[in-house]
Amino acid sequence: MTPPSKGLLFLCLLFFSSIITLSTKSTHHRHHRHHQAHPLDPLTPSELELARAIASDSFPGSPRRNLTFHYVGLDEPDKPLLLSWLSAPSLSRPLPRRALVIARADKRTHELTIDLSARRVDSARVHAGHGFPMLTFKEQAAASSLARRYPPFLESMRKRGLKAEEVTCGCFTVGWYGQEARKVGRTVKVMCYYLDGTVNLYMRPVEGVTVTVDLDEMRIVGFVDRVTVPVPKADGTDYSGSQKRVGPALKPIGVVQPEGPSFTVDGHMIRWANWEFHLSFDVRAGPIISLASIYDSEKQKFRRVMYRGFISELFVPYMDLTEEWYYRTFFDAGEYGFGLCAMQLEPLRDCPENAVFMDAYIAGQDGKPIKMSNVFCVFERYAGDIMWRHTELGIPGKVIREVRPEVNLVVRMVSTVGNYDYIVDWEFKQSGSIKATVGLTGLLEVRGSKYTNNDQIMDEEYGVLLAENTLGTRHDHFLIFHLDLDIDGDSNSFVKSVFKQTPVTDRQSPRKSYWSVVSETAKTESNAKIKLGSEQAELLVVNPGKKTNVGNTVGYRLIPGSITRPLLSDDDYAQIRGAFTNYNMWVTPYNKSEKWAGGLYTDQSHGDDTLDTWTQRNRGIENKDIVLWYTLGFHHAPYQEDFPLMPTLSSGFELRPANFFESNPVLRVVPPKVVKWPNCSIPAVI
Ligand SMILES: *[C@@H]1O[C@H](CO)[C@@H](O)[C@H](O)[C@H]1NC(C)=O
Ligand SMILES: *[C@@H]1O[C@H](CO)[C@@H](O)[C@H](O)[C@H]1NC(C)=O
Ligand SMILES: [Cu+2]
Repeated sequence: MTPPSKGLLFLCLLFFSSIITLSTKSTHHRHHRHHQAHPLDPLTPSELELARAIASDSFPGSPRRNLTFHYVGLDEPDKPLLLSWLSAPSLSRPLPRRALVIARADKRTHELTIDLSARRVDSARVHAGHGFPMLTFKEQAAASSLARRYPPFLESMRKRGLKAEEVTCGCFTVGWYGQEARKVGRTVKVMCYYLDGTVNLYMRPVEGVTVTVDLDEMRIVGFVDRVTVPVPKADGTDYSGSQKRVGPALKPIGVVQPEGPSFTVDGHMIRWANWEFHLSFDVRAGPIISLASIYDSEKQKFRRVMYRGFISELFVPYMDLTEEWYYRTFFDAGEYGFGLCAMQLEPLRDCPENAVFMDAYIAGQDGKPIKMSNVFCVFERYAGDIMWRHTELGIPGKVIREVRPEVNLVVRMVSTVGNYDYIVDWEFKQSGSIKATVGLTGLLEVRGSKYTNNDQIMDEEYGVLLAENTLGTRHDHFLIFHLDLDIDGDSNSFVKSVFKQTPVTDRQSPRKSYWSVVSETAKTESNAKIKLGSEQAELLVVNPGKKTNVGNTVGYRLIPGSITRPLLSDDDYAQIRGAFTNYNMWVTPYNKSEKWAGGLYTDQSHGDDTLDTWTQRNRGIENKDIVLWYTLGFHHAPYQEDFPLMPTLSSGFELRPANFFESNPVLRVVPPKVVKWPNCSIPAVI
């Protein structure tokens, strides 16, 4: 999952250089439409440039030369201001555009908010607490190449009989294990891999050699060559296209929309069927869905569902205690940038032929804008599923058959954080559901070992032997979603509906039991911390001020796709930093600054700025503007099928209307017209 190795750097750098030349290629039906800027739009290239110029000017003298940009993104308008603007956008004056810049200069982290409209720094402070900002690609590349030119390192490679030019390295964040930050500095460990006959470097770790690099000084501060174990062989590791394919080929297949897609893209606003929402890109979070509203044909108006939804953090701790592995407890958003690692999506492979692609812009380490082509694709998913159906045979002399096919709208991004590929889909259904799915694929992180057969393993080796000399290390993936739901407005409550077995004791019925539902409204944050699986319950966000015609409270429920919980002890340093995984669900009152569940400065954080610490204030959450947080977890115990590259493993959640509509909102939905194929007849229905 994580370590961007040179593989990553290599890919990403390649990617960056290729976008300059390829930016116009390979985009199907791109919508060119004049649009009015939206206050939630990500920073444009000229705004990024302006933020860079204003930030640079605010650092007088020499440190300016060494100013590096680690985060540049939209500092979005305060929620009340934005909502009032949205109520009459054409009458209101445009909202001021602001940027948040996190930069390093003089070995210090500087946090600036910049008013781009007024062209001035609004606030500037030096971060005094623990933790460091996200790593840039450039410094990771520099640290890796330092290691590969270091004479003791080259000697270690020679000793192992490895050709230096086939060695490739990556940077691993070091976590925090109780030491004082001052002693450690802003360091990373550089670990290396061997190519020589494969592109699958991750299956060929050069185990036992660790180079420690201070990123601020960009110099090597530690070197250890501890153990020598065989580098796993290249055979059977390759996955690239040139490999021979086996098995029967499938016949041609595709999705055809002869009249084009049914959605429109207007700047960053996407409208499809009964939905509209804003899609933004953030270098840390990746996709941000905002202002998702659904049209209620009965009430003849759009109704608000989700103000903002995004992946706040990913925590990937490894369960290997050996010297080269114990610290591998990565935060893929806060340390590596989930958006920064977004890959250019490949038409017809990453996304179907009816997809529309969107680009994004980020600031490079020097603050200059960089275009990332095709980071999102948006498409209608028509996969042969049934939206609803019924066949009625109970009416004499008649057969009633009604079926509606399901067509959904998907927004996709793929983030390749070093070895792992995460496929993130936000899916909108006409029935009112929003589904988020995360697929894990790509390459495992494996440890080289002397073993060639399971029979030889007597000790704890923290993993599974997947191939000769190759141990697949056990680890977790925890993704936490920030879900600022605004169900029909922003005064919402969190309700737990507990399913209880109820005994029948009064002999009124031959039955001895049934189940009933007891609903509890959470008053404070501590009432809303939930470990799933301990009781059978449904979890809802409701608007206590809104009722249906028959008197039910309007709401949405979150249906979790995973109930995984951490298995580290509470006092484990990694768990203190990743404490947002302590519960599957949390609810907080809305607070613009509480975005990053693992803290704003995650690299080497001490766990003092997490969802867990925020909620210790135990604030009131009843009938307020609240944010729901859901932790999606995977315990990943590798199996041999995950070698040399793992088939996608998916999970997610569904937000589903719960007494939000008066009745089934898709009863009268108009199904898409059937595509007429030449020389082809639809099989007769018997
Ligand atoms: C800037 O970086 C260079 C090389 O990394 C270093 O030698 C120099 O001391 C740095 N200057 C400041 C002011 O930090
Ligand atoms: C918002 O959250 C931050 C971080 O938890 C906290 O310092 C601040 O006091 C909060 N603001 C309000 C208005 O509660
Ligand atoms: Cu995994």
